[in-house]
Amino acid sequence: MRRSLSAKVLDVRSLWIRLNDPQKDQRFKWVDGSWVSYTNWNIGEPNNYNNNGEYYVLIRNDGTWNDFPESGRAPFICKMPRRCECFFI
Ligand SMILES: [Ca+2]
Ligand SMILES: [Ca+2]
Repeated sequence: MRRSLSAKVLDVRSLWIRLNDPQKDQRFKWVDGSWVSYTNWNIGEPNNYNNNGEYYVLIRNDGTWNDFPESGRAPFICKMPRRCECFFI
């Protein structure tokens, strides 16, 4: 069974999903450089609201996505290899 992810799972309003618009042309890439193939934009998104440099993508607590400016702050989520060594400083 596939579980869906939304910010609601973690009890936050939104999360940066490490998806960006690096060339500032509304084409989105994951931080590993791969192009996005599946999207779940909220109605009207990505809207680059007020031409405010919305180059980062957040997942909202309803599971839909919103492009967001770098001046905003949000927690983030990332995928890690199954086996990894983690160091906390
Ligand atoms: Ca944008
Ligand atoms: Ca937006």
